[in-house]
Amino acid sequence: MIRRLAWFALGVALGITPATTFAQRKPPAKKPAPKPAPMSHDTMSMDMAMDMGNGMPIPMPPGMPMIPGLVGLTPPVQSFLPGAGRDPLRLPAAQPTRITPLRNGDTLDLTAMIVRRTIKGHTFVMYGFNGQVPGPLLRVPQNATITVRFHNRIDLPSTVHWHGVRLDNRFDGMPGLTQDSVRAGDDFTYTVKFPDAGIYWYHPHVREDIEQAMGLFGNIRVDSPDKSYYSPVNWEQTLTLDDLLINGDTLIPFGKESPDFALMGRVGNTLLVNGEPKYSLRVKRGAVVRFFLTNVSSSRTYNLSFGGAPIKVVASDVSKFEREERVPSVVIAPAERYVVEVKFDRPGTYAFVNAIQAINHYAGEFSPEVDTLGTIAVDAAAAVPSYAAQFSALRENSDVSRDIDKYRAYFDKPPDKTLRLTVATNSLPLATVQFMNVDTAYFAPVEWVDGMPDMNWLSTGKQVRWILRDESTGKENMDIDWTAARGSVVKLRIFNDPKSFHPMQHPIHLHGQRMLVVSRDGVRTRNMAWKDTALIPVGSTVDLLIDASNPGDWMLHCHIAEHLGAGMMTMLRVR
Ligand SMILES: [Cu+2]
Repeated sequence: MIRRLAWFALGVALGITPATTFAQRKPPAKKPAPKPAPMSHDTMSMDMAMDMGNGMPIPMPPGMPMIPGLVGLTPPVQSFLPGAGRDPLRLPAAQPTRITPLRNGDTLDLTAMIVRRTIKGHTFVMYGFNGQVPGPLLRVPQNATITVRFHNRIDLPSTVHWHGVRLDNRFDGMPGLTQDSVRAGDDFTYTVKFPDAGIYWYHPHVREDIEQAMGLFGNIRVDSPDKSYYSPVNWEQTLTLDDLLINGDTLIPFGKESPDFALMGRVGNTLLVNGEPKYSLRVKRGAVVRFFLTNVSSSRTYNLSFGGAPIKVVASDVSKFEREERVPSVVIAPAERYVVEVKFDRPGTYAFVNAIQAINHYAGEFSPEVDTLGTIAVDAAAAVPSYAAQFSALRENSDVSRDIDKYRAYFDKPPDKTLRLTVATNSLPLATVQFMNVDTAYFAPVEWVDGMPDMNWLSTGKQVRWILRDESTGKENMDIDWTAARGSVVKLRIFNDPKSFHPMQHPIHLHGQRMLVVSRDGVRTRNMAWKDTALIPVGSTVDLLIDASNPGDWMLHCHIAEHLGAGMMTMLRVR
């Protein structure tokens, strides 16, 4: 019970600071746990491993046992990998991102294509936009409108969704709602306007569990005309955080008809920054670096820090914060963005790390885990000019506060809509159901890793249905009928039910509008930024205030790709 309270307190803490901080804790005492017969994957015979289906086993962390009742089972879907039968050596090698400056009225050709990528010495057939991973970094002036001619040259239907951008509904890239999906070989022309400064991203809205994971993502930097919009810094870096699930020289295939890994999402075992396993930057002593962070992972939430270097959080999804704040680390859920400034004071090497509490569900154990995503090497020579004074100041963004002032009168209004986040399952293997019934006795507000890879792999969108349930009508997902008047301010309350079958955090994303996280578990957020994605930890109740100003039919969904693929979406009509 003590552990549960500790984790619950963490969930509350998640809402208190803007870039939600996470203090490393000692692993709690071991809980009595179901003890499956020990059968460590790394000691299994190759024959048995090959029985895992799809011609390969899924990788298990060393020492993690497999549930005996699951050995030999495979997900009830066919396997899919990009570019079946294509010789990778005949494909273009993926290129690093190129910055693509665009002016108002410009046209961009954006081609989703099949590329070759080599990661840790292994060559894979994957996807990229214009042959680049991440795709081109679009730099556009605020309020610019551009034309994007999208060419689908991959082997699946696709679209482009302009994440966080409050654009015209018909260009939102939502298949079956705002457009037909673009078939392989076809084209579609988008008109995209950028009303808000900041960092955004684009990705397909078809089978994100495959297309996004295989490399179809890119950032958009929308530049304010105000030259002092951000503080002066020595360097700017745009970083996408991603993880891939690889077993040796093979990508773990995807479910063809429906996503696999539907319970917890596909959590990769290879962490990537800008598509590469190791990020590196060299700066001079005292340099201040502004990092534009985007989490493009299917399911993984990160807790990022820079080797003890001081971090200042500046902005998030759709705006700056009301006030800059120092934070020990930055928690970033799938699809979120944070803009942080970091000062590197001493010569030497700083490790850019993801430091989290892993859970081994089989053993009922929590353990600290630190992954190094890259390094920042700092030279002895001093950075010129020095921005130390600007870094030590914490700016008050009165423009943001003034804008939010117009919404404060609505902060305490009763919710217009209350959604409960839960899950329903059918036909899962008996061993999975039995294990989950025991496992749900404890939970973490955030699952930082996949602590049950074998049963997670076996769960598909056919057996798992993630649910947004309207508490007033009992309707679920796309059956919810929800319309808001254009220009109204809508309060949405979301409760993440801890008593469901394997509860999990959900990063909830609303298309085409902006929203404020006004409170978490009744505690008012004391420093706000406009968001398009909010992390709802298990057991938490989060109140969102939506500025319903952009007309159209807009999706509200979980941004864990496999949860979306398992139905976790609804629609808000703004009329
Ligand atoms: Cu979810």
